[in-house]
Amino acid sequence: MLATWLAASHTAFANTNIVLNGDFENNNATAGQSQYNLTNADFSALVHDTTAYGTSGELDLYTAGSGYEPDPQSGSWELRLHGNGVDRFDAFSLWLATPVLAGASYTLQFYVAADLGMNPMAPLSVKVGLSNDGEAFGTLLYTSAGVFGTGGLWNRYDHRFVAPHAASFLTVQNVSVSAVVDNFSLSAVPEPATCAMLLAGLATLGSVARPRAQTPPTAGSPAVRQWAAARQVPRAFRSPT
Ligand SMILES: [Ca+2]
Ligand SMILES: [Ca+2]
Repeated sequence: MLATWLAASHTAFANTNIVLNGDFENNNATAGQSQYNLTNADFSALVHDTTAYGTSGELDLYTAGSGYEPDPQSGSWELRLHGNGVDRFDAFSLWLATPVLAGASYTLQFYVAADLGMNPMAPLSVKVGLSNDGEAFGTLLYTSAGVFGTGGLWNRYDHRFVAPHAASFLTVQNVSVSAVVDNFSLSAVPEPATCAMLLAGLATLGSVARPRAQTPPTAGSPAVRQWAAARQVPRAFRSPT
């Protein structure tokens, strides 16, 4: 019962990330070898739980030490998106472990780095959306502020929102000529009613689980010897027979 409650409270309070591969670590690429200018089909096959669908098809999966971009914000891999900043963009969807529920509150978090190699002085940003189609952007949630050449530093973005509709995909597209991204996460915000219910459950469990005080029987009686034997009290501490 306690284990069940702890599991439930962990799920409710820990803000579990429902994006399956938002850090791009789950992929088929050879360790240490960056992958450049991937077509949508190649990217989708290489990086698990994603579907690329943009009009550019120049996605780069960079690993640490590439020399072109800052090292990944998390793990060994990061993603670079390309386009012309006008009508050609890279875009992809990230699959979710559980669908987003209409009307529920969520927190979105992700990182964008300035582009060291190609456009160090151009403002770089991405937009993030919710979709039920893995190959369509869907509804805009958030557009990150433009990042200028910042010496390769990662910029973290946090956005809390109420889902306008149910969705099975988080979608990402560059809105500038390029952008380096990593570590997308999406977590449900616990509802106040859920918190109250769990706290009430904790209070109930506390009263049930609290051990009863154990009072030894009257010293010297047969019962005290039985009590001492049951608890393996050394003979020297038992009352004399
Ligand atoms: Ca990563
Ligand atoms: Ca590229």
